[in-house]
Amino acid sequence: MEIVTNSPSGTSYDPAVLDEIQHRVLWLATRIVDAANHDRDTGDGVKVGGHQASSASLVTVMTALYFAHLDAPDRVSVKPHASPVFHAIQYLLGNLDRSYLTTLRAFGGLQSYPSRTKDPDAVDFSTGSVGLGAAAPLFAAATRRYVDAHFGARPRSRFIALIGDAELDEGNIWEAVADPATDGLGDVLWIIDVNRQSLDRVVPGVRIAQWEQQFSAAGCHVVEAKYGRALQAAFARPGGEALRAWIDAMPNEHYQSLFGLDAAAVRERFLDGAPAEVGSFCAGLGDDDPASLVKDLAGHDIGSLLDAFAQCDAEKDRPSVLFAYTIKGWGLPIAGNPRNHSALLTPAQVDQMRSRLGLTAATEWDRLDPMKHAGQWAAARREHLARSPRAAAAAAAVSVPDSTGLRAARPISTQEAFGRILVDLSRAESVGPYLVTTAPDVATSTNLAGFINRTGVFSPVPRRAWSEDPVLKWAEGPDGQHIELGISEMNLFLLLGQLGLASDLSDQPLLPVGTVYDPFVLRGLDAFIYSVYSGARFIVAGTPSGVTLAPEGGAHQSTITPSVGIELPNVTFIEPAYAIALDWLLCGALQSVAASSGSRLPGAEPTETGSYYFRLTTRGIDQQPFQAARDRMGDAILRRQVLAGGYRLVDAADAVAAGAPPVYLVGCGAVLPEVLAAAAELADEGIAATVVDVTSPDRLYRAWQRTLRQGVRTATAPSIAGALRSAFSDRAPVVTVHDAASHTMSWLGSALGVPAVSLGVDSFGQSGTVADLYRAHDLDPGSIVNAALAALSLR
Ligand SMILES: Cc1ncc(C[n+]2csc(CCOP(=O)(O)OP(=O)(O)O)c2C)c(N)n1
Ligand SMILES: [Mg+2]
Repeated sequence: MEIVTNSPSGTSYDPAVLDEIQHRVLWLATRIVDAANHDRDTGDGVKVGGHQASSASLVTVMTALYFAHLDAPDRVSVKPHASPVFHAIQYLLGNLDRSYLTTLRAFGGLQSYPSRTKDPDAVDFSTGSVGLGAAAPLFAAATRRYVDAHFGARPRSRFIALIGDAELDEGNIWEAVADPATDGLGDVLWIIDVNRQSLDRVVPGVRIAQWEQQFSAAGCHVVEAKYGRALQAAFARPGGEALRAWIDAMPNEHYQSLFGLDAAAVRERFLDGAPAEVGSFCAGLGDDDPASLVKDLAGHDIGSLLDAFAQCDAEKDRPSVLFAYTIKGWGLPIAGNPRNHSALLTPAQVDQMRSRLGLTAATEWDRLDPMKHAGQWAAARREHLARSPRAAAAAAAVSVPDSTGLRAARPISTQEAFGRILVDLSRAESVGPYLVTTAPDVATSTNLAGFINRTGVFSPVPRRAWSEDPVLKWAEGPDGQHIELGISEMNLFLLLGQLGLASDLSDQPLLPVGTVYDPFVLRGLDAFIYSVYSGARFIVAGTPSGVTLAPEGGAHQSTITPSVGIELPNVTFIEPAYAIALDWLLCGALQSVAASSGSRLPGAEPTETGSYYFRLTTRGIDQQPFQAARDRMGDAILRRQVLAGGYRLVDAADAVAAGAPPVYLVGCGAVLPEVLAAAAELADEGIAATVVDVTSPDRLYRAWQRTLRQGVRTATAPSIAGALRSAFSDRAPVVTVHDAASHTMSWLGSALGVPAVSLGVDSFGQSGTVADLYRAHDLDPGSIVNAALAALSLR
């Protein structure tokens, strides 16, 4: 074995061995996609697809990483379209069973894009929606910095992202690097796969210089791996500088047009428009040049890449960004073709590639021969990269009570109660240390001030406070438990996602709580989806919400957010009206989040394994009706029903028994006072109005769907879900009332098999008083009474 010790990196490797490995990785990645498309008969006529060119582009970079650079604690986010490369490498390392290689994009097989929750091998970061998986390691590193500061340093991990060059078009990348919360993270390495191609086209012009400046301006360390060894040698010759200047200035479209031409045509095309000295320099080159020379890029030179990784490693106090110049489709007949994004090699081309590598149909899926150097190198790397099992001790320490014992005698809003509950929990030894809050510049206006006063704001180093605020103590230091973000809801959900994966990625369970104005949940929605798709567990409070935020007007009033909360998988949507119900629900949610890390789980629903979305308001409401329900039902039963999704706030059973026609008034959240007023009016008219306070339309909906699906799957008549039965025991028409789109609870009529009238906000709001807005959207008591009469008439 010829061992090279690469000087800056200190990495010892045999270039011939790594070259052999990268060609096997390229083969397997290509063949994995090929088998999915050509060996498997799906029977449905739908193209399977896959990305051989995008994968080939990263083969050298990923070979260099996994076979010569990474250590076991390092975490890598892989560009979505390079998933076949990742799986090929895991297979060669012995971490993936051979049977999976023919299952790309098959049900239960390798996922199209790396998935933490669905792939059989250990994916660190899910990717797929470009830009988000790219930014995730930055927030994972921010999370690690927080964990190290609070719980003691973990073994050092490098957080690495492999990013397509066109991913840099996504704004969330720039929001992520610009945020002060991600400043100075020296363990982050972003590797940009500069193949100058996106999906549709060759990326116009030359954008790298601008991107490099943008990263530098954001405080990142920028490195290039641009020219291969042969080009560097050419530049060093007399006259070589002119060649370099010509290549550097060449727009992407011109450069990419050199691919797929023969050597003579490349020479002609390359020199088209070139200064005379470049022409004379090239005249002195051999026949095959400049054709082979100009495609000699450092992103396919393992030595250059390892040097560049080492330069980035040496940079300890800021993220590094490595621009690695590559060829999309490297080593394949489709290399550099502007239309190669989804192109597939023909079976004949695959056959040629197989024979060129000395493989046959019998050996094509084999691992590297363990008797030869490459196989031995892979075995050694497998051992080097093996992760030790996580310490379970930290998880056991988190234990959340059933409630904080909050008292609420006077009118109080759910937002205010939320702030008080968090302060209370911060005092509990088994909860407080694990709580971490974050907000995109709305911490104080969402009632986190109390928590911040108690726990401080996180900063890796203590910072001097220049002004004393008697109300809000903004003390910044390594002990702080609030992470303040700039106004980026994307960053909020990306950070919550990584805080919510801390037990896996940083070996420390946390209880992450984020706050955001409810309408702007949608501004971060893709990152919200990304984070819960990744399996992260956190709590987010959208507050204030709805037209109840009356004076703020239409631009700040959320209407469709409950639908998002109800429909988004791995998220439980909760919208309580009363403070004590919120206390029980929030503690239950935190118990469930804590349970993911293996700690005690006294009360949470076993079916909930995701995150929690609380929709809150600033409208203080009288708590007496809830107290009356407590007195009537007792805390044990009431709490169970509140957690299940709904309970009878006013029970008109006596009036029903006396013969009054029954109706259900079903309210959710801030509108409960109007619903209660309507019930009282109806009672005066001799109608038995039972008021149901829905604390979680999501839990009720899911309970209903569970029984329906059970019926569908077992071909039996579905029963009414228990959660619905306890609140709606009689058959009676329903009126639903929600400060949100009317359809959020309109399914209740179907669920109960009764007529239903749904009131809600189905047009944009405007400024006004709460009463003005409720009147404008038929949420006032008079409208609710009319809706009840209409529902009764539909019987
Ligand atoms: C948010 C989002 N928008 C669009 C797409 C569709 N899409 C997939 S890959 C791609 C182009 C990616 O180009 P680049 O990042 O340069 O990767 P390459 O394939 O060149 O390596 C696009 C537009 C996506 N996956 N995610
Ligand atoms: Mg690209």
